[in-house]
Amino acid sequence: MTGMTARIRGFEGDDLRFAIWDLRSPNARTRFQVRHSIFPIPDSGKSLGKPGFTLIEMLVVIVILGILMSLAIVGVTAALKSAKVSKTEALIEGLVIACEQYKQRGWADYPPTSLAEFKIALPNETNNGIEALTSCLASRTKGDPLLTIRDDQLLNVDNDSASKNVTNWYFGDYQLREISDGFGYALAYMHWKDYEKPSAGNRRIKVDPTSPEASFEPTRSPVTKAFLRPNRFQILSVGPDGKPGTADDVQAR
Ligand SMILES: [Ca+2]
Ligand SMILES: [Ca+2]
Repeated sequence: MTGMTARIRGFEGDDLRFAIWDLRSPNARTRFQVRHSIFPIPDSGKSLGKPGFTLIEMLVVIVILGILMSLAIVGVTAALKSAKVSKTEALIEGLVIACEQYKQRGWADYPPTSLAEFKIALPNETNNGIEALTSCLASRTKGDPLLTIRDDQLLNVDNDSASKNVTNWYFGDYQLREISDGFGYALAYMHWKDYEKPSAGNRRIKVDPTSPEASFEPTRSPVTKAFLRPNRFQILSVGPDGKPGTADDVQAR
């Protein structure tokens, strides 16, 4: 290196070397090379004529890595979504069985769409159906509670409470709870007697504290146009998009 030549080295480790030299050469040429460390930079400052990765090659590698990472993220996201759908289907299936047991226990019917049928005044007209379902399955009146889900699967999206323990539920307070699906949204429930003309309160749902209220319209068969699950009940998960009436909804079969 002469007095007229400056030489800067960085990344002296095993991977890359970054060299700028001849900054003050008579020809005023600046050379910028990114080299792999297996090609050591000669003291003379001259290239070996056997270049490592060029900037374009590096960019191509970065783009390919970016594409591969994107594909991996898409795959993981799809797997998680599928797992939540399966979890929701299993939950709804369990609730369907619990509703059948509820009826067989001597209640003579499935849980109603509203706890107003138990002659109480409701604090609001939101999530009536799922609150009634939760309260009925948590009842201890005719045996052990049929609600066998974990505490963290219970919500109270509209933060409401009854004036008393309506069904002799096992909860230690009067909160009107909802059951959460695999996506963290409150499920919706409707007794078949309300399919035809559900009241505003019995169709109004709020699945998440931050979501706007929506309307649960009982589902009909696209073929026969008849209500699904006639003479029984419908349980609906709004699915990943958090909205009822869309293709990703998960329902009791
Ligand atoms: Ca409510
Ligand atoms: Ca509630």
